[in-house]
Amino acid sequence: MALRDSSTRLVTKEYSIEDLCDAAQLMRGYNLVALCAAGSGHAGGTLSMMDILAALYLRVAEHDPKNPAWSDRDRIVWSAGHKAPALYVSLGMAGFCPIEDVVTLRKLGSPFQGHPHWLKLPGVEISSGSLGQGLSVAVGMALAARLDGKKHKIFCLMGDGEQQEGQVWEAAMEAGYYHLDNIISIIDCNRLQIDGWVKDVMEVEPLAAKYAAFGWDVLRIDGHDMSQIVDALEQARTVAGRPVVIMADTIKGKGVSFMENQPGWHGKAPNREELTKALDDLGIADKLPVEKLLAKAKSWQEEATRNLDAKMPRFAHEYWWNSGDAMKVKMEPTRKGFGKALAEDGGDERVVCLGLDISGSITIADFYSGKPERAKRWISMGIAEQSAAAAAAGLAREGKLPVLGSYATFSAARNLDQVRVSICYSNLNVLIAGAHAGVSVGPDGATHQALEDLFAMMGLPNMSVVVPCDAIETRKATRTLLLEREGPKYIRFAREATPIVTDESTPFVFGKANMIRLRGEKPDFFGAFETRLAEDCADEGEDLSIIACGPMVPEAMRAAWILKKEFGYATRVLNLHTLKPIDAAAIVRAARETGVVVTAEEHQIGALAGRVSTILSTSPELYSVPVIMSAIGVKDRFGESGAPWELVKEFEVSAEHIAQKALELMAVRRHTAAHMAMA
Ligand SMILES: Cc1ncc(C[n+]2csc(CCOP(=O)(O)OP(=O)(O)O)c2C)c(N)n1
Repeated sequence: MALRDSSTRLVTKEYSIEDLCDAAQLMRGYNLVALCAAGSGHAGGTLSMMDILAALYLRVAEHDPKNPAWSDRDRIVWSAGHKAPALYVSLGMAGFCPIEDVVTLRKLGSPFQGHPHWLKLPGVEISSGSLGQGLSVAVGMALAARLDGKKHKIFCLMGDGEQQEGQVWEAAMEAGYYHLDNIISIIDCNRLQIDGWVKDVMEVEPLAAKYAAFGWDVLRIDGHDMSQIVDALEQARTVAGRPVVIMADTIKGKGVSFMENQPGWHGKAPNREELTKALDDLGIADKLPVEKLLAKAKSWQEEATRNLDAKMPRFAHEYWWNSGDAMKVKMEPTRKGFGKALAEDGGDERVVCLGLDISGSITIADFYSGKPERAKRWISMGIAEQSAAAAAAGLAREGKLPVLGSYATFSAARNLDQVRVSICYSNLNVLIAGAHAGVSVGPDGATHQALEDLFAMMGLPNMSVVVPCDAIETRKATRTLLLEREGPKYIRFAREATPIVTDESTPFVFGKANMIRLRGEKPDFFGAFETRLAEDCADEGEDLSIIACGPMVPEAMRAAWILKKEFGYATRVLNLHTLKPIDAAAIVRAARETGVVVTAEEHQIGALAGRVSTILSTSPELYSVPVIMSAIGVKDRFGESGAPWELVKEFEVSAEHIAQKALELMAVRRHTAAHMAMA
């Protein structure tokens, strides 16, 4: 068993147990340098896997780095996609790609995405990042191999927290039922997940008995003992008639003193100082060209920044956030408003919050932190978005006010049918938080960037949908939805800090748009605008309207500033925080009174633009009114890794793009008017 030349089938390189131990330490080092250069990523779970990976990629798996598509190669499926840097250094060490290149991890345009994308990097077998799907993919590959009479193995790498996903057990049942002895699953049992110890979040043990009951062979090993690892992997290859699972007991953060067994190091990258200490701990400080690697990362970043800036629309002045002396804004993540509202309003005994193992960063943990009397109303469900959605329906059916949240892509997509049938069809009082939505979640990349959730949530009968524009509005919206609005409700907010463009006195009325107008440049951006309920505002004969929701509201306001300062145009900005039920009257008025409408959403174009254009085309008041409309949003592509504000530029959802689009429409109106005058 080993790395092979696929044409001659000869072994190209052999690794002794000692070589593998050394390789694993080096891989840990490259992994940490890449994380440090990226400034984000998962340290703990990549370090715990590394000994297993050295054994698998360098000695046990049959594959050929020079021919990654070799049809007889063993497949290695990464169900635990968040451990992507460990995959990349494994590929680098085996020779699939230069290992130094991994240092461009998570940067814009890099093949080393925050979560693996097989279409960007040879050697990656499948795109992943949404936990719990890999074993099903492995089942499919194993069945295909059987149909094709192939002898290769399919390895599947999972975490122990990941075992909480119900889909894992559907796949385990299938593999057992079909006697898929070409599957070898490896579980990194480091006993930690994001919210803490697996046994406290949602116990998965006794894992061995569970897999055995589904017809699997089970091996349990010390995942840091190289001889045991190699023996187990080689033994697993020989098992006939049953799939094999290797449960590897490991230490999260293995090899780095201050990371070992620390939950805080799950999704964190070392800074430069911590990197030096970590490499010392690993005993490889002098074995890696650290400065050269970091310089490589820096130059990749500089080029990405240059390319991006070259693509941006240009104006006479600079308008980017806080780039000048005037029009300054305070930035705060919108998610903070969600946590604040839960802390303030969670005293109502009917409120119960469901944890999905991402409780700190989405701020749902603020519900109970410092409030022991609420502990019994905090229900940790583990990584189980589908069951949690249906359980929330059950709680609501019994009179509770359940709240559940995760990355929007997991809380409002992974579990879509449960939301549809158990919550919406039953019309139950469940509040779903779609956190870390849109591209602003940045370096995590496509799998974690919800760009489609609004289509689904808005398409569901009975569902209320709110996309607040800043942290203050998020707090108001959360309170309204939680305590005042009946039925299923979805609130969507972002991870990154975004401008504060409202204050306590700014109106927030569920279902009613706000109208925002620039009143003149001021030292502070917020003070430069007047915001009122749209229905309370008279027409001021503005030249155009920008209709926006969520983090695109501040961008729309900035676009209004550009359009006024450089071109003299007056803009009516509508903050359409409630997308469902939508304020059709405000939209119709904007179209009738200004004649030019640009919609702005940080989502695939259509959730907002489609609703607005339907209203415009079906409102009898507008049948005889010419309206020129266009849309800003993501243009039918998946997200990418990159810094949050880089992605706002890359996906063309900045104020500059809105202003450019508005200018195009204004030119169309001028030409049309000139044409009509000549006719
Ligand atoms: C479906 C889904 N839900 C939530 C997440 C967010 N998430 C990423 S890693 C992780 C914890 C994984 O724990 P475990 O499987 O034990 O991995 P390890 O601790 O080894 O990193 C979670 C909840 C995700 N990626 N996919």
